[in-house]
Amino acid sequence: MKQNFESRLQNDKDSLEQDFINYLRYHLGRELTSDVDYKMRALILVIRARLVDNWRQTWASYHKAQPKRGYYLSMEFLIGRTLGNNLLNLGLEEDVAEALQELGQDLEAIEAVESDAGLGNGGLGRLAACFIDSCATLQLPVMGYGLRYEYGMFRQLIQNGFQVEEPDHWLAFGSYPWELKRAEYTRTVRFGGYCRDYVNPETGVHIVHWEDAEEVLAVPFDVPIPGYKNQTVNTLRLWHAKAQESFKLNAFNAGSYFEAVAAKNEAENITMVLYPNDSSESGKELRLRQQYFLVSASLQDVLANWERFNEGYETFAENNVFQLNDTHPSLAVAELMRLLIDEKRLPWDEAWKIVTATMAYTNHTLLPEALETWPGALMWRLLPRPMQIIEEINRRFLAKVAMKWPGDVERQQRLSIIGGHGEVRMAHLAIVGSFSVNGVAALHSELLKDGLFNDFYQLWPEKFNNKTNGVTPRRWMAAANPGLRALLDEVLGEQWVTDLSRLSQLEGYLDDPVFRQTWRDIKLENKQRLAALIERETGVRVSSNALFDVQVKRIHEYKRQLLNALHVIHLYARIKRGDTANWVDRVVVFGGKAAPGYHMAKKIIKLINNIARVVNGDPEVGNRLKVVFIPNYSVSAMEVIAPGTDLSEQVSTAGKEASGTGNMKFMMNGAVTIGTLDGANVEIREEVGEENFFLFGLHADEVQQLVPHYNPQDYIDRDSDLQAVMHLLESGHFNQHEYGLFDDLIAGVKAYADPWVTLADFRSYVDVQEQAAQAFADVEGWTTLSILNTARSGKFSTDRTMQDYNNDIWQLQAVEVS
Ligand code: HBZ
Repeated sequence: MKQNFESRLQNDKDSLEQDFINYLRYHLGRELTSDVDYKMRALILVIRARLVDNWRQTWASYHKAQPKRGYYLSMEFLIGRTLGNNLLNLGLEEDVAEALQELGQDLEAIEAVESDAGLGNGGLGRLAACFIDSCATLQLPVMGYGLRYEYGMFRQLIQNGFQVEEPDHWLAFGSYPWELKRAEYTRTVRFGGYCRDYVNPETGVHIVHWEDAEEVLAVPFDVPIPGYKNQTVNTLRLWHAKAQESFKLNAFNAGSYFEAVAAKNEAENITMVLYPNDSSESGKELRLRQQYFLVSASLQDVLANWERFNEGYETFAENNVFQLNDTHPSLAVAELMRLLIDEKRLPWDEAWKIVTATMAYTNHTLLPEALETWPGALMWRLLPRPMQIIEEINRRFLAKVAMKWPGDVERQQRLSIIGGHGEVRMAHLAIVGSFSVNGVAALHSELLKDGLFNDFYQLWPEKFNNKTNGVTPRRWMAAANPGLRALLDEVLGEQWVTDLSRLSQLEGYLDDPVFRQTWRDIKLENKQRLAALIERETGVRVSSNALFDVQVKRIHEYKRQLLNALHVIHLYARIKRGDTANWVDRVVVFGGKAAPGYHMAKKIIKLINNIARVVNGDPEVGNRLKVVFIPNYSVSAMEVIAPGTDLSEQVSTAGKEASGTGNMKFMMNGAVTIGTLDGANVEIREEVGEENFFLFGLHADEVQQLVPHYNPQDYIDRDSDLQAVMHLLESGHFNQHEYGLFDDLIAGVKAYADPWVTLADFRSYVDVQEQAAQAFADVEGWTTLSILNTARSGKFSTDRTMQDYNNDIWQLQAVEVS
């Protein structure tokens, strides 16, 4: 029996086939003739079972090695689909495809019905997903902690050109087929109540009880995160909120059944829905509950695991490190203090030493309005004990500030964790409580030191560092671009997948005409796939020979989709006035979601759709210009979009985009960037060479200098192209039966106070767009540009990013799993 219990599942084709049938029939009670959704679920269970074997081995290896552990705390993990990626990482694609084929089933069709796990807004959430993929591939003992939202990012419909939001009930079946519920590790999180002080009369020790709090259960669901062709399977633990079972008893006893059920709902609402804002939080109580729920459950979990193998906390700090994904989990600073002091009975100074040696904070934004604060009154009501601790942290911190800058009251006010209206500044809490503070691209990290966090930088220069973002080449190249993968495997060997620096060897093939032709063939095929998606989603047919010019990302004023739209209007105006010498056909693709409450962003979507309707419907325009807005931009959409793109639009106002990561996905897939010197564009340009990057626009310092004197009318007066564009817009040409619809957008770009200085960059943008078009018309020249972009993208692998975090911040040892 023992022998049998320790055996592993077989991965040969016949075993996979038999297992698939067994899961479908005996677990799901379905047949091969059933809906493809069941076949997708059965296949996932087949693969998950294989992952469980490796998962157990990973646990055993960690158990034995007892390595230092890393924990990535994030409110978002934007995973997307998983089947294709896990088959790739397990090396099972071919066997599974063949096993299914023998049963008359098509793997691709099955993969296509898996829904995206949309547990994130955009870059920040997707970054977390790329990070845990790379950690598993590097065999770093890192665990992700997040929330298991019942409803992920909303589905975006476009109706009459307007964004309409539809709930994404991705757990409609009740469960996520990849996850494993681990009810035995349920934790309890408390809210509300009050604090009472006790002094032990014998010892004189003062302790605080947090009493009369409402309790919510945190039930963990574990998602396996396999490394690439190694045995490692790390864990992403997502918490689900559940009311206490005892609520029923209390309610019946108190005779208030209705209130009790309402309270149950309130508790379980905590993990009901992802907040769809990717900037400024509106200070909503439920969001604060989510943040504390994540942090408290995760830290309790880590401490409980620690105590299984260790006594006391002397060596805790050497053996554990927490990376905070933005300020959303920064209550971890206060919560770890609370757990160590109130529950583990450590003295303040010892607890503080542990906290400040284990917490590290990553910032993802320079926009001051996006920095989180929580009203003091809300904090006292919901989290009385953590708030007490925050006050004490702040008191001690400000005493230090006063010592360093005696009498500088203003500086104390600027640095204080608690602001003038009693609000808690989460970034300040994170910085004070962490030993490391990093930005996500070189420029961004510099701007943090010079601007937003300058006071803190003066106090603790040693805390500040940069970790340039990346993306995982498993998903964004190997899985998303099978044609390119086959070529790279052939010329570089398969190792490129885990050593992206090898891409540089592609430069050796620049003069090889067969290679160059293959390169173009792959791009063409990918463009055809994208064209098919465009036609399916928008009904617009586009020619795969045109320049595919793509901007997909969250819709935000600072990202300046509006500048891109102005350029489209300019191209349209040129066609209409017959200015079409040396014309290069272009398909301009937009995609992205607007936060439901973000009025201007939603207007931008409507404008793009209205422009598309006019342009695409004009026979005089024909194939010279097509404009499409792909609805419901998502991870799985990007997997088709990035490989099919020629020109990557990265046109944010310089100094506003922290990094960008879409820019990296495009580059790896051989697109050329047109962009400002912002975020990681700076490093992309450095890597690829300035002659292989279409740079335009003001630099970050120039934007800063311009803003106070900015007069958009000057730019209009000086530029007849811009006059023509503004005239078309203002004449209502794109809102014929929607009078005044775009007045606010127009007023925005013409305002002295336009912080995005859109019109200031119009001229250089249009000029460089024309250069890009002419470069594209030179087929051989463009092939070189495209190859060089891929060849020089190696830096932007999250394998490199994770190694940087590990070397400078975490200092974990890789653990072989065998
Ligand atoms: O994080 C993005 C940055 O805008 C982008 O430049 C960077 O590349 C990326 C990864 O570092 N920030 C976000 O995506 N932010 C959010 O999604 C967000 C979500 C909830 C919030 C605030 C921001 O409350």
